[in-house]
Amino acid sequence: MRCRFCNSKAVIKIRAYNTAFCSDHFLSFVERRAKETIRTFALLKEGESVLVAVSGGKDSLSLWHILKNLGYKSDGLYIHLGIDRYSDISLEKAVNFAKKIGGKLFVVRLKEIFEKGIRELSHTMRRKSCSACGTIKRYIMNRVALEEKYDSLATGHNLDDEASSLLGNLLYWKEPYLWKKNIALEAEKDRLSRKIKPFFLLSEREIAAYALLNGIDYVQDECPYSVGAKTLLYKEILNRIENESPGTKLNFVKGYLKRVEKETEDCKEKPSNYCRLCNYPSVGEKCAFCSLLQKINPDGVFKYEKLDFSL
Ligand code: Q46
Ligand code: ZN
Ligand code: ZN
Repeated sequence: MRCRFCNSKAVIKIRAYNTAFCSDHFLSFVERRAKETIRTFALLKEGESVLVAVSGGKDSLSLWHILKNLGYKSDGLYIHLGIDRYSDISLEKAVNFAKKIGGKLFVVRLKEIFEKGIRELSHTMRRKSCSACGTIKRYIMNRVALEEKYDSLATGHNLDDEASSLLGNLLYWKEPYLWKKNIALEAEKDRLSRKIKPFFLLSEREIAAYALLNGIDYVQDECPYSVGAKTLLYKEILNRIENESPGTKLNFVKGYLKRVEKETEDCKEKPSNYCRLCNYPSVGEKCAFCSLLQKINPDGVFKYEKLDFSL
């Protein structure tokens, strides 16, 4: 197996593109793909600032790494979910990475706001851990990005994440969610930060190899609450299909991107109102985050720490 560009020994074969690369050419392939995605979908303009939601995992740290390399003013946001060892190790990886690339890292700790971790919070919300976690994380990411005045908020969702969530939404015909997975979600002044997913068209395997070849030290363990999650089952099934028919995942997700613009025009659903406590979008008169805070820790306030390792 030889590199498509320099004919030296290849370290990775990408069946979806029927090609192989040496280490250097693979790294530039990934960076080029991310750059093309940013340009094609107008995710970021030159000089814009971006807050990257980092979990300490390979996707988000690689994304921060690439955005820095591409010259964007990018900083990180880490949310400590209070999952004992897992959260502590992930935070350590995020902090070490921020030091290495010389960026700012905002750290939000659920226990400092609620005095409880995600497990207990999900019980109070009577929701599964991941569903409660998603709601709380979305709120925090939006609020920090707005308060710190970043042009966009970026997450490390990759092709496998998007394909599996698309499959899940289709299997159960979850139409209200189906068309909300776009690669960019537009901002609403002072209420909603613009959200972008520059890794939308890069696979988990490609990003894992990118992180490894770049020496990015990321948390290897999965979140303990992800065990048994349906998304993992969907990923496994999609990988089996991909194995038989390389390129299927990419086609699936690209087909979605072609349709999503038209569909969202037809069914634009704005939140009916804004939370009377924090002023951010909400379905009811109080948002889920503020309701939870009032219920669990009425004296608690939204706060975060800012670690600045800029060079
Ligand atoms: S962190 Fe949170 Fe994930 Fe853990 S509790 Fe579930 S949603 S699995 S990305
Ligand atoms: Zn090469
Ligand atoms: Zn609120």
